[in-house]
Amino acid sequence: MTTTRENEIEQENMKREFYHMIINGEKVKGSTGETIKSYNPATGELVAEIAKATKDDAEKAVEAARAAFDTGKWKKFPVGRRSNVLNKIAAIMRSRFNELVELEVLDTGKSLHAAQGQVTQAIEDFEFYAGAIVGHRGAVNNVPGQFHNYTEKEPVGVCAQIIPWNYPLMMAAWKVAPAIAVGCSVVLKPASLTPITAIILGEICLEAGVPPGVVNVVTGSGSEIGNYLVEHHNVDKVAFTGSTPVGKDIMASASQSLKRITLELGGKSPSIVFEDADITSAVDGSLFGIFYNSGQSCEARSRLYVHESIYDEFMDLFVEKAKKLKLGDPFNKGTHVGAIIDQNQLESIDNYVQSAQKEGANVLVGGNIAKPEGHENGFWYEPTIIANVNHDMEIVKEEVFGPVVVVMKFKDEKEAIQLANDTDFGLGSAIWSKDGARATRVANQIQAGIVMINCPFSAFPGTPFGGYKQSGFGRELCIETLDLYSETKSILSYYGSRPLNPFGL
Ligand code: TAP
Repeated sequence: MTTTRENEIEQENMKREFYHMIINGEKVKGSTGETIKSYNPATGELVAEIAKATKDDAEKAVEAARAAFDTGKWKKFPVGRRSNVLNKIAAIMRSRFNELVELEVLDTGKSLHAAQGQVTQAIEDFEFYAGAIVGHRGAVNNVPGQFHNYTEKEPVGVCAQIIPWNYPLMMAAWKVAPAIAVGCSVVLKPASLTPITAIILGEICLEAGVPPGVVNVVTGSGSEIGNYLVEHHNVDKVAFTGSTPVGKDIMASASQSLKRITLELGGKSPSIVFEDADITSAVDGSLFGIFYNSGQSCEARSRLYVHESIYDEFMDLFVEKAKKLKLGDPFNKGTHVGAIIDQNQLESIDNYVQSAQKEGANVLVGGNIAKPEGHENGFWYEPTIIANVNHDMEIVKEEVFGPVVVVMKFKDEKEAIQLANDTDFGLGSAIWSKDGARATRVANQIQAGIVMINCPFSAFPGTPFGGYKQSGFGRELCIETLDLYSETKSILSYYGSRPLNPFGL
């Protein structure tokens, strides 16, 4: 006779799929046969099992990437051919669009419309770099006398690319597309909570004609495998997106061998609503700015500063509309806010809100763990707006990484800028004003890598994305990124007819 638990396990097994890592063009199980389990955060149900990498597997992946790079099988492809392969990757992704969206929703619990937008952007990233790489080249420089100097861009080598769980496929595309466009080899390590679409991207790269060993995907623990990759002597560059504390550790480790690094880290991005803003647009944009992706965005505009003269009018509409946001089945087109990635993250968000309340903050909307009907076993948090806060509170200083925004008043432009910049981070920022001169003036004084003026969106392929201060450094999603995967070689030659004799001997 089978027990209830055994029945549950059997049901799980029936649904279960298995995803292999990709090393040297092969689908591999991993040296120990151990697995990672991926659960759907919206329901708590098992989605799939994934091979769990050990250091031995990571070693094989680095070896494969190194050999692929050193033999030059990819970097020596004519640039037009590499560009064609990137376009082919995009075309295959487009042909598998619905599958990628579905897996992204299942693996992350995010809403369908968020996943659709992010899968679209991942595809467009490959198309963008397929075009951008064709124009990526060195320069001829002015030098005195009978000398000729030109520079060449060379791929930096083997890149370890470590990504978080909040935008799994999009982050994978941000990393892989520019690196392979330039001719690098990569070992991609997705977050343990959301590895599935990164693995599929690795498979698609092979199908599109990327040679074996150029794109390897290892799935395993960050502190073990991630750290191993960062310290590895055969890794030339580390590109990391994730939390600021892990970013600091990575910078320290990478400094031992002076690896090139790019760090895209956390944020606590401000939104400033001036008295001359279009209030409806500012409300709608600010709702999107914080509640999109359930607030689990590095550039989430989680601090909102509203001019005191329009504060009441703005807040009435902001609160009214926040109450209309729908949680629930992520596959339902009407769902605005998806699930939280896991129980730990849910508890962390709730702790921030509870502590803020104990310190005197006033929750205007939300403030609770949610249990949408039919999704009671998932991880959900109500869209939450908090007032009566100050800059000494943790909820104002630290990244909550959930659907929680703090709101404060300001009295003039100077104070708005001072409040916006009063943070350790510097990733995103938003300005809402119909006065173009003011918006430009304020944008120039904001210490952040991204400023959105009357605009809820932070980036498209082609727009630089990255932070000031403790939000990291390096810019992704843009032409400049190609340089971050390249070395610049300067070639200086003499073309005079008389031999040079610099010592005069
Ligand atoms: P992290 O805990 O930092 O994890 C990010 C990645 O690093 C994961 O793949 C993780 O692996 C790995 N990792 C963990 N410890 C490591 C170590 N010691 N050495 C090497 N790798 C290690 O962040 P998260 O919780 O996944 O993501 C949320 C954070 O990412 C937020 O702070 C958010 O702001 C930031 N983020 C920033 C951006 C940009 S563009 N600035 C974009 C998205 C997210 P495991 O999953 O196995 O632990």
